[in-house]
Amino acid sequence: MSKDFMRVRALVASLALLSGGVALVAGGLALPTAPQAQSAEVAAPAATATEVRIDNFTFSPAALTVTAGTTVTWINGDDIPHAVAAKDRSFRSKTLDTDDRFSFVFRMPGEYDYFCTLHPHMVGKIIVKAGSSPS
Ligand SMILES: [Cu+2]
Repeated sequence: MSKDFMRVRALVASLALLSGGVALVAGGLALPTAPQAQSAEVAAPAATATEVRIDNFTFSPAALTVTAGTTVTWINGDDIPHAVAAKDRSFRSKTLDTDDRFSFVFRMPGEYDYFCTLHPHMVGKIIVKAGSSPS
């Protein structure tokens, strides 16, 4: 009788310890795994984000290869406005003034030709490869 009581007490104690540990782990993971922003503009892109600079009416790099799920950020380094838009309309920025940024998350593999809506001769391409492993 009292042996069973001790076993129950031990079980309750270990359960309390376990749930405390799980809560701690969940709390620790909550911050870094916050969902990525879906909005068009991201004020502070993550360090892993890939950038395309716009300088002298040119996208640099003109062709960029990324894996699916990558955030690509365009930055206008010119003194005049530019805007980026996909030929297939999968993304489109507002007009970007000097130092303005536009970010888009490429989730689907494929080739995305894009151009500047203000200067259609400015063209570039994003090539999205399937990710090797989900993280
Ligand atoms: Cu332009």
